[in-house]
Amino acid sequence: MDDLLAAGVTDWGIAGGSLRNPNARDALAPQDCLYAVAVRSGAGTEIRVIGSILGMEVGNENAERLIARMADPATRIVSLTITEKGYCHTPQTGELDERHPDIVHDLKNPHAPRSAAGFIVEALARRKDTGASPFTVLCCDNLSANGRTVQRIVARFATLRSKDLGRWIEDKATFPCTMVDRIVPETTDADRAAVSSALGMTDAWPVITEPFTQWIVEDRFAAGRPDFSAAGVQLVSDVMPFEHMKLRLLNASHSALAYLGYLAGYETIAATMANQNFAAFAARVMEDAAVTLQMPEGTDLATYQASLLQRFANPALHHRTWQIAMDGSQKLPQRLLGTIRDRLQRGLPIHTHALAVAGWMRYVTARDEQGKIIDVRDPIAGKLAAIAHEAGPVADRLATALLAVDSMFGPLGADPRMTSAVIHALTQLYRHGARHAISLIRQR
Ligand code: CS2
Repeated sequence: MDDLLAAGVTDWGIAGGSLRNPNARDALAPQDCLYAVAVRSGAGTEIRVIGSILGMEVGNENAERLIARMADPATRIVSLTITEKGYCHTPQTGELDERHPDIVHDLKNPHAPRSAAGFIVEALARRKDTGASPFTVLCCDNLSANGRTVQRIVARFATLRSKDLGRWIEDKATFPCTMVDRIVPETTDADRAAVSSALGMTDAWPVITEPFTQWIVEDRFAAGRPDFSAAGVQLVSDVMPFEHMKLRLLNASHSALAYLGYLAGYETIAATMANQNFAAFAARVMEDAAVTLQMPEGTDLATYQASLLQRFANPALHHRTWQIAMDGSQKLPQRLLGTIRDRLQRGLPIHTHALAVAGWMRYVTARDEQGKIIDVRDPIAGKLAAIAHEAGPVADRLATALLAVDSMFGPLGADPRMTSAVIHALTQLYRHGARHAISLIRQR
């Protein structure tokens, strides 16, 4: 949006909304919602001030104001970047989790919602009542078939409120799939200080990122859109192949590096990648996934994979393994398990991906290889810790118990080829540690 504004090709702006955390608003409001984007690479840092945000609402402080903003016919796109767990769905099936506490709450209190689905449906209900057209829901998160998945979740939630509303949303609103790619590590105090000093003024909310950026978006907008293509967005009729490509190549190897790198004692992805064995392992995860992809003609996967390895190695980005390791229960299905399922179907070996899954298992026991406590962040962290406690650090017991977590693994968890590959990988991890287990894969 800022590119489009700078080029003078649009007069759209962004009204920001945060559902449960006032931090962005508290930081941005006093600085007129201006903030810097610092693009970092080995070649140095480029800083630019972004001016496309007009204001911010915080849902859990004042739900009514956020709903009113979304229900205003002037709002034509509601884009979502709320992480995987923000969708309150079952990751393995992609269906709304009707027992999720926020969903239960929102169905009882539809006018004062907490969840993203609750806000969207309440705003759409008001638009329907006033004869306004619906907005486009533009999911920018790493879910598989992200637009379709969010459509299913929102339509189901709406139908639970009223069949008529559900039907109206299904018929009239649009939910384009997107593939949005840019690595953005969490901003640290050191980043805030560095950017503020380069700017010569305090910026309480800078964003640190890499030079690479890619947006691919399905061109299905219910209420119009700015000319995104003028900013390099690729508008296509089918995003799904590119989504799969990103999830199974970038995000899968990212997660694999995060769990195994963390266990090996690496703080960042770049530090993990500086170990050749880990870099080779990441490349192997990508190769094993690439054969499951069906890409449009002309897609150069080899170049894409090589560029991913370079991006991960960017020494100027301090992207913590711990950050990417977060919320594995929400991430593994679309990143690793789909590839495993497809490879099994074709009779191909799965030991590379099984090692990544085993890395996650060892990680969620909340003890690292030195016995130090890991701060595991995950919506089902409590359940995972209880399973790990019950099983103890015994590879076959732990693997079998975690593979039975249905919301993640579904029927795959009971497939004997999966069970034996994961038990084998976890045994290697316990016996040799992550560094050595990685190099064993390399030799296979
Ligand atoms: C990362 C992603 O935190 C994570 O799980 O894998 O946020 C990743 O950096 C982005 O998808 C890159 O586009």
